[in-house]
Amino acid sequence: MVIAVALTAAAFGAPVADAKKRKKKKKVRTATAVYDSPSLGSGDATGVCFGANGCAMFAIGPTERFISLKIEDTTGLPAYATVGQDLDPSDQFTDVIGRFCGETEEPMAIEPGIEVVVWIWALPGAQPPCPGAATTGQVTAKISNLP
Ligand SMILES: [Ca+2]
Repeated sequence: MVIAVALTAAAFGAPVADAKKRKKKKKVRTATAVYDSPSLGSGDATGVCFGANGCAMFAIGPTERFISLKIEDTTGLPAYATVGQDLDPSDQFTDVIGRFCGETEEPMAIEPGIEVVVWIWALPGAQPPCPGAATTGQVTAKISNLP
């Protein structure tokens, strides 16, 4: 009897899953970037990428609209980071998309086709509160067309 119940459930479940897939296809890819020094400055104000790999950079495709990020610092502590995109190339500033501590809670909305820059700060942060002080490490990004 247990087997029969399981088979029924599977038969009901399958068409629903197929219908969802046909509606919207979510495409997710994973990318990683290393940073060999933290960014200098304050994540709540401004700062710079330091050295050749002071920030994590991710190229974004024309259909990619969301990014989730996770920092793995060699200290093992959650590091404070700012996410930016240069939405207006005519000025020298990079626009802030968001900030996070260690790992993004929700995917961040980004502008398609524009490189994403992640500053990993040497100092703790305030928005959100974050005790981490970055050293070196790796950032893993999940980049997708849907949230
Ligand atoms: Ca700009």
